[in-house]
Amino acid sequence: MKKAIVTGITGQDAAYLAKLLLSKNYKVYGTYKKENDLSFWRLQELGVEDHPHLELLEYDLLDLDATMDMFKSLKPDEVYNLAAQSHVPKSFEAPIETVGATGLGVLHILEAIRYVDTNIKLFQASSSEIFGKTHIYPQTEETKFYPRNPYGVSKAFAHMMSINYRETYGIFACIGILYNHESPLRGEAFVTRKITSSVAKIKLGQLDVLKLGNLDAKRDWGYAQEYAQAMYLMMQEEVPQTYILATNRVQTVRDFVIMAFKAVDIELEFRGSDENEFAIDLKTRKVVLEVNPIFYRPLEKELLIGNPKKIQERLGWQAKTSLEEICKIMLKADLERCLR
Ligand code: G4F
Repeated sequence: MKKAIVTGITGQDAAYLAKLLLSKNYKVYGTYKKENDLSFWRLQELGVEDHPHLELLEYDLLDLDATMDMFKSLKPDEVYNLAAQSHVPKSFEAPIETVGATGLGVLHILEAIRYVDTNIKLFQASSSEIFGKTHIYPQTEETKFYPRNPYGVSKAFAHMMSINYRETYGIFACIGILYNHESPLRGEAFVTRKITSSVAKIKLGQLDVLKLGNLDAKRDWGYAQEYAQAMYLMMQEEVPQTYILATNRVQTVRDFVIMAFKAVDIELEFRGSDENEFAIDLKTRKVVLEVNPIFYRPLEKELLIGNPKKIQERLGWQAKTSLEEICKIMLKADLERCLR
């Protein structure tokens, strides 16, 4: 039985990945950091929380000794590093915490692999945020980095460190440059889930108005479950690679808002502009959406869209689910949650 450590097990991607690895008969060690709001609801929703081959371990990836001890005792074949402080606005508020969890953490893992066993394979979750202020569209694995927030800077550090250990010590460190990827397991701090959970509440009369920031922000949004499959495929290769994981589609927050309201039979009419923009429900004439500048981001003008050609050609991986389908899946789950 192969053994995998998945860091950040309380997160969206780790939940899907854990389920996938368990279905492939892995023993999975899911690690989490002790926090006040600790919850395993994602593993519960996927029905794997009590799986006999899943063990949950408290672990702080900023503790190098703990990392070494864990690798020595568990002897993993594969480590998937999905732990991070992944919320971009929070990275401006808490840059030091972000650099620790998102940047330095991977160096501890790489050091532990170097000292304990260089045969342990690592998947490092990198991010489109490393490209930040780019003028190349779509971005490829060769596009120059210019991160524009502490989260992106931390991911760029982790990315380059992984390549450095790959080249210097021959460690199998593969890297997925992940663009936005959504699902019903997405946290509500992220825009798609904020929209679907609010729209579900508005439909059921539990909320009046959805308040958002920049409606014209563009993103390359894929389906998280498919991205977890790509991570697994990358780890089965002989030689570690870096791949863009993206859809090569670009849509706006406004597109997603329209899709979400449409999925519950609410047609919108937008009025006003910029920070005074709002939208009404055409049937009831009630305001259901308002722009609020408190959700605007500093330094957000660039377009991040990824070219997944390399992974498509080498591993046959392709993002398949349209954003409309993703939105419907998320809304269905949120409507069910509201009715529970
Ligand atoms: O959903 P978001 O918060 O995701 P963001 O910042 O693009 O980051 C996500 O994707 C990255 C790439 O994969 C990851 F590296 C990162 O960890 C995270 O998973 O925001 C998406 C867009 C932004 O342009 C933001 O300005 O939505 C816009 N937006 C508009 N109103 C809002 C809101 N975002 C949030 N979170 N909340 C709003 O009210």
